Amino acid sequence: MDKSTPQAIHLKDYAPPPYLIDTVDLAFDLGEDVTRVRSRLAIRANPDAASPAGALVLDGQDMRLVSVALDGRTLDPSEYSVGPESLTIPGPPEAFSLEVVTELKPQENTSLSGLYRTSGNFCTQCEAEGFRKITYFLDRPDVMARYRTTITADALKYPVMLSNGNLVASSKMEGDGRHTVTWEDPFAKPSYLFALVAGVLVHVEDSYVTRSGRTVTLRIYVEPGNQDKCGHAMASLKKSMAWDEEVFGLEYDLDIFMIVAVGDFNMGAMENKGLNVFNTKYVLAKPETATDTDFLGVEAVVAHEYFHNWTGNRVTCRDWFQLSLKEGLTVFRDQEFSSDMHSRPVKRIADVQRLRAAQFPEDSGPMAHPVRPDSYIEINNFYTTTVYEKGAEVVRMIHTLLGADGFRKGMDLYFERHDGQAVTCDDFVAAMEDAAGKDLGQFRRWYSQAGTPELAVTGEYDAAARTYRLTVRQSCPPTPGQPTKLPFHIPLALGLLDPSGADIPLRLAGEPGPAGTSRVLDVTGPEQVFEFVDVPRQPVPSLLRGFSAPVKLRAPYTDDDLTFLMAHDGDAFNRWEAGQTLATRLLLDLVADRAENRPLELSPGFIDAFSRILKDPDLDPAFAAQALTLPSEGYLGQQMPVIDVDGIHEVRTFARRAIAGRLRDDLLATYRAMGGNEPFSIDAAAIGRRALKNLALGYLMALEDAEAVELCVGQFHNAQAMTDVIAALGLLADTRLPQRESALRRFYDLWKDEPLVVDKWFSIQAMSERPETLDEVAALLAHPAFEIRNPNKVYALIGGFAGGNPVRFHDAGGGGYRFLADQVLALNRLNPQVASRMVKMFARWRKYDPRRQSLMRAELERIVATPGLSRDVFEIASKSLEAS
Ligand code: B3K
Ligand code: ZN
Repeated sequence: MDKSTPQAIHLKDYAPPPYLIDTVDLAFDLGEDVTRVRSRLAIRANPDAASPAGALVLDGQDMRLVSVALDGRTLDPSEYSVGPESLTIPGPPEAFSLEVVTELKPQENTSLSGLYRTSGNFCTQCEAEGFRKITYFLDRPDVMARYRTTITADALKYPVMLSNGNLVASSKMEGDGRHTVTWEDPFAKPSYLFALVAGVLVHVEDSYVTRSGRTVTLRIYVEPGNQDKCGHAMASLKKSMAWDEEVFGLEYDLDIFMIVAVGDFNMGAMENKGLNVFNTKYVLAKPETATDTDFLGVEAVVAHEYFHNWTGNRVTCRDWFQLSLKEGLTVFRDQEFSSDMHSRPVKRIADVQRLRAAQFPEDSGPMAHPVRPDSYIEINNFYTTTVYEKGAEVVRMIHTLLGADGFRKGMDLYFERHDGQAVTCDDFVAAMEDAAGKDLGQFRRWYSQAGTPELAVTGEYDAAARTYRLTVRQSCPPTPGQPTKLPFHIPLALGLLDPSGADIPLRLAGEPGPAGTSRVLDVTGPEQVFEFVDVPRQPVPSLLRGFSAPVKLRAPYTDDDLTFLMAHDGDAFNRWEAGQTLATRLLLDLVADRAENRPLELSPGFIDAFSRILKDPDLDPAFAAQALTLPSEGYLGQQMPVIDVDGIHEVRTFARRAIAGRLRDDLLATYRAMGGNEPFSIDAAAIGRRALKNLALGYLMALEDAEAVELCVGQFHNAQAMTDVIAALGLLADTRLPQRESALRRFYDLWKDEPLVVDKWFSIQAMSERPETLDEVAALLAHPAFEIRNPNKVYALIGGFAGGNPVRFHDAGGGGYRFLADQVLALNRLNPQVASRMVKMFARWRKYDPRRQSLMRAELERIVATPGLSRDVFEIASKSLEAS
């Protein structure tokens, strides 16, 4: 905790490290009370440093320094100085060895960063700056060293002791009941990829033979009793390994790959070299306990962390401003992997929904920052959806501009040039440019300019000349610190539909003949005109196919155009998009009607379009489920200058009832058709059928008639798969039915010993639209299964309420706001990273009406005025309050 006002760190101040560390030899003596760490470093002055090396300043915090020795000689305390976050040795030799001994108390570490305890085991998390809580070090990613790690601990309490690389030595129990192991990682790595795990763990094992014929041992370590939930993670790992070889020619490089699942973890998982540490949420899955969303999450996160081995570990980031170098690229890779494993359009829709739900608001709020930020106060606050998801969109645009082959050549060149190095986003773009021979100069602005660009497109058909002129204008709203923007290079993928719904062959003026029916236009100027020739009839343009750029599209479509595109667009993403655009328009009109006390009525044409989707036997059920889902309350709110929380909730509820009322029989038929009794399977088709079935049940429950309730209660009691149980329970939780309480009780009784399932129980209650939800959530804080030190519990209950229940969190009384601020302050002391994630829910306070604004602002002011605020919370809360 900082007493003074925390200071920002700037990209423009980057300088290479004055010293390099070639090898790190660590010895951990793990104890119940004190853990002792002996670190031996081979250090030398950096020949590429800007200025003479001077004093050696090592990072370190929250430890007790025991001793320092230089080239074997123990230093007198007068020969070094220790600050709250550093150890300084003035004027060391050009090259030397340094031995530092520190003592830690991992059992008191509630931040879950550095070395900490979880379920009695030891575990580390070093990204971004946790290694400095273990030992004094140059804790920055451009210092890459080879690590050797020895661990000694009680053999009964910690039978399993793991670190990065290969096991090179182990000694049996000594007379004192302790044992020792030594691990060696042959690959140089930054300190943030260091990991250690020790405790009572069991593992499931498999193996994988790489393309070049090496056998790799694969192990997933879990707490005893969870072995039966590792199959999906293991299968996902093997698929990821095969996919990376096939698509990018990248093989795994050690003899063993380990995953450890722990219950207390701040985020999803961590890609430590050879020893990934995972939140149990992204490992443990079996049909009885995990939903389809969980299964897909496990697959995607296992893949993501595995892919980091090349994009992140072998080639890492020079500094933390370059975080998207590894994260944006690795998210892109995991998205592509999941697309190949399942349905590409369905995956694309889910990814775009996520981008719009989280990244677009971030990009237009007080925390807006470029994909490569210019400054930060606390780097852990920048593991954002902008760095991750928008970063992935930026990589995807490069892929679109270069084509799959060009992109692959760029990746090959990137690894050829930079394997073993710590590099920048610019290095990545340069490799892409050089390999494909395409100028990405202007494109680089995607890394430096924040904000979501807007693309306004209009079309003009000239029947006599048979030409169709598209005028494209781009603009980008100001963001903090960036009042004006230069034009972006935007790949605009499009097609033109003729009146029958078929794609017209595309020929731009000046081209010798038509080529293809889908094109990527290079939009680079503030305003550009593209003229298509040989266009026989007035077309309907299908714009931004596949969401080819992370922008907001404005096009003057009529309702009929949208209905037409919904039915005919050859691009599945745009078929979905047309429906969403139409639904958004209609629902916002209804919100306005409600505000003006006009009667609400949902357009019959829209309901007919829904009916056609529902009855189309050729449609992929997964796609149909997405197409039949109305835009979320959050998304609708984003489209309004002042978010009308209650109006949106009421109108969306009204629309769901209107659709259900009109299409009741079709919904029932769909429910029954998708319900089949086939054995559980996790393939895309089965997931799609469950999604459509539960969507139908959701609409039917909007009517809450006897038949719907019976189906819902029956499904809750009889379903085998958690997906179906949770769908039913979530619907019951919104009602005042007598079955609600008994279902919630029964669910808890059944699953009280499965923490991940209990999390679902918390979040379902937190997201209930009933007016008493806040009181119930507050009461649940005292439930024996709730534990504020466990991030998953916080995300489920507090996060579920503040982030997943707009109508209750934003209750005009302000109780929700007070509740969240209280929790932020409680968490601030225990776990700043989790606290900071929670305080972000206030960031968009300026989007609400004056009354809610002042209530939220008061809570933010209360937080900022609290003494002992962590850098994490201070940065978010204070930036949220800054003038917009
Ligand atoms: N690299 C980690 C995230 C670390 C977050 C540190 N606060 C997981 C991932 O993106 O794969
Ligand atoms: Zn990552």
